[in-house]
Amino acid sequence: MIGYGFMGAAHSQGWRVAPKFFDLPAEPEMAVLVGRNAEAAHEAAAKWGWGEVATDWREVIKREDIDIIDIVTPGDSHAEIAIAALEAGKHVMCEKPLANTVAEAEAMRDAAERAAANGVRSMVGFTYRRVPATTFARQLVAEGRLGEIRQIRAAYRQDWLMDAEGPMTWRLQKDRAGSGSLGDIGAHAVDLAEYITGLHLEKVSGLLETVVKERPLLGEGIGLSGTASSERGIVDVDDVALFSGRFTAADGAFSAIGSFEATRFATGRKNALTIEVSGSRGALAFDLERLNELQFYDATLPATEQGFRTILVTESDHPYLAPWWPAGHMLGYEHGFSHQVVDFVTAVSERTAPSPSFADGLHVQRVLDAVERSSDESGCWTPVG
Ligand code: SOE
Repeated sequence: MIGYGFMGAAHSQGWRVAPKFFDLPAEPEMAVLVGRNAEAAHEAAAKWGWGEVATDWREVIKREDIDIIDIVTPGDSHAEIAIAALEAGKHVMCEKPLANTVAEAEAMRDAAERAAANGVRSMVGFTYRRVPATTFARQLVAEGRLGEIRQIRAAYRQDWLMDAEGPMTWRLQKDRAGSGSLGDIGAHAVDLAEYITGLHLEKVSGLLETVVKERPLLGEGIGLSGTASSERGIVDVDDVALFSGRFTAADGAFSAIGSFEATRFATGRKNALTIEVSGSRGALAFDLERLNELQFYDATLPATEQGFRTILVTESDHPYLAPWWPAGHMLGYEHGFSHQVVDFVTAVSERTAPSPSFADGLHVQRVLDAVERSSDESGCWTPVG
């Protein structure tokens, strides 16, 4: 595993726990944690159960005893590491968004397709596809329970930047993160909307806004938990992204309209990835802050019996649930990372292509890029007066 921030913790938990509950076709070994700061990396490796520590990823991808590279670094290093690892014959799992630019994502897709010809697998880490309720939602849509999909509303709302004096982090710097809310959390909303409906975004129109233009630079500490210093820096990424989209079905026919929001300024919303899908025969609604539940509306019932009902997605027949607990005992945010390990290790062992692929990650990157280009055009604003 290369990196050891918040996603390092989440992925470590997934690698450690998945084999204990799922019958995997191969036993993953948590061999090496890679971090530039040897002392901090050793501390993380001891805490999360990695066998050893390295400070140079280039050395690790050459090792014969390493089969998988799990990339959990900020987006500015995804392309270099993933392409080198794939060319070294290592299977690669890469955190989202795939890259910081479309050009990088295209190079990663190309490297992934070359490597796949030699049986080397790759996947991008959109873990919210692996919450049981979202896969169950996808099944309901695929079975036709919602009929023709007409409209999709997706939002990812957080509020950790509400304090204007909150310090600068790598997520607020374009050269590190590629974009702000748009790529960090908007990417999840885009991927999940397409995963649940099976539709693809063809056109978007949107706007990006930086609410707080400068912040205190980080003192010591990393990631989301750093402390402020006296210096200040410019925030060069979006804090809020709002955009609309036109979806098409696989045959290219126009299919649905969508609206998207990604923000870190939604006071009181801590990690609220919500999606509502409206169809001709029914509707569904999901909220990550209530991730064991799926709201389902069956429009084919008699009008006197209609209404959104809460499905508790914890039955053993629901996706991913069987190896865990009896109905009603609930799963958490962390279980998606175990499910991600299960799907990746199974695909690698069975020599099938893991999903979502780098090509899927490239598509999301193209959506993000289109929103940025759309928001740059002055024409999108029409004065009301
Ligand atoms: C911060 O916005 C963050 O950690 C994102 O980087 C993750 O992708 C998201 O799942 C939770 O919030």
